Amino acid sequence: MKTQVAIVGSGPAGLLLGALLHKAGIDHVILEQRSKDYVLSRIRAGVLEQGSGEMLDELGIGARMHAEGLVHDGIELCFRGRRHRIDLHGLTAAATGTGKSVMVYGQTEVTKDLMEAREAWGLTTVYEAEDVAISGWDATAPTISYRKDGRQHQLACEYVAGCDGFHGVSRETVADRIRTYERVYPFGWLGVLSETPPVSHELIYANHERGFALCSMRSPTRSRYYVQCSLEDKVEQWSDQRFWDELRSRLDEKAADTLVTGASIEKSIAPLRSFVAEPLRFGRLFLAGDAAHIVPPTGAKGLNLAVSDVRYLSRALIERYRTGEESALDGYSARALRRVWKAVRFSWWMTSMMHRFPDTGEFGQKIQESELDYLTHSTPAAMSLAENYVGLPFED
Ligand code: RFL
Ligand code: PHB
Repeated sequence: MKTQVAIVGSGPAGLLLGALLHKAGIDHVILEQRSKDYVLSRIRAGVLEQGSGEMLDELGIGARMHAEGLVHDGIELCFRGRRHRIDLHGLTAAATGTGKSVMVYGQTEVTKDLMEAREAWGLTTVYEAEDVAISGWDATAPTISYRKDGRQHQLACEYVAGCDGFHGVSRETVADRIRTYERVYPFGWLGVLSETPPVSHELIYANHERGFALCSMRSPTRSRYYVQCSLEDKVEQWSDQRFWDELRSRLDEKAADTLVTGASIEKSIAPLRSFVAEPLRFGRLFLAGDAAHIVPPTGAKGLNLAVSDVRYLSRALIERYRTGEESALDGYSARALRRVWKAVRFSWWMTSMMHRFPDTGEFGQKIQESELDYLTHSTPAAMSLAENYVGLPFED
């Protein structure tokens, strides 16, 4: 098989890049190691920056997002037992002249919409492609080998986009040339999905002495909640009852009283980490999304960074095929990383402010509460949070 761009991974980064290249008439193939059903069963991100939603619109696949997604003009910060609203729309309007919001629309739904569009457009995705190996990326003719249904295959291409997430093969392929920056946090998030109405119309980020909690949602009847937990914890140690009791204990009185509980549909623990690999280009191999960087979920930035990387990468590839020049591709890494590092900083800051850290004690708690107090009473401070939360502007 032969194509112009081989994309490894059919998460949001790979699927979106495929859609953008297709719209520009560039031929590509996606290789995914898992089955389609497995990819669709992963429960992950929930918040789309306005710019990410606009990308789906540009591709002509935003209809279901507008029909079913929930536009949020604000978020709530809860500390010392009280909730304070951050008016995302009003603050960004005051800061930049254009009010912005975010959209609560699950990553699973974005993935589904992109997969359905691929099928309608007749594009090729090879699912259950095992032992993907990339060679020739440092020359002019890369080749990808993989196994499918017990048979060995080769995909010849001109460029490779490594969109295969944190545990993928792409970054591994260039491991000896990469510089990495990492911070591992001493706690995880225990997440629960339940068929219950959300406790609040807006997301609640709660700082509490017992640890962080987040109340999010997927629809008016489906909630997504998280509590900070120990890295040693196992999901089996958390009965539904224990989870609900713990969540309730970390919320303000009104939220605790109105919280509707029910059986969990999904329960999982995720560790928290900040990680950046530099650069993002190695000859004809490009890294994008979680393959290149990880942020803790506190700022809701991971999926949105995957979107901004492939926005830059697709534009550079389109330029290359239009002009034959590689200068835009040369600029991809530095351009994408500028936005990545700002989101890494924001996610680290939100994480530092909201979680209980084992080594900072009561002093750390007081500093966090003081920062939250400042944020919720200073318009310039709140503006900075709002501007970052809705998503910083793209460079072009
Ligand atoms: P993905 O989604 O991991 O997709 C990578 C794909 O590559 C495949 N793959 C391979 N394919 C072929 N050969 C190989 N050797 C391969 N190895 C792997 C995988 O099967 C997979 O299909 O990466 P991508 O596309 O870069 O997308 C990144 C996002 O998934 C991620 O950043 C977000 O989910 C992070 N995240 C959040 N992001 C947000 O923007 N807003 C949020 O509210 C948000 N909440 C979250 C999150 C992540 C969480 N977890 C579970 C880590 C909440 C949580 C709890
Ligand atoms: C989610 O709904 O899964 C979610 C929302 C906001 C975050 C992280 C996750 O910051």
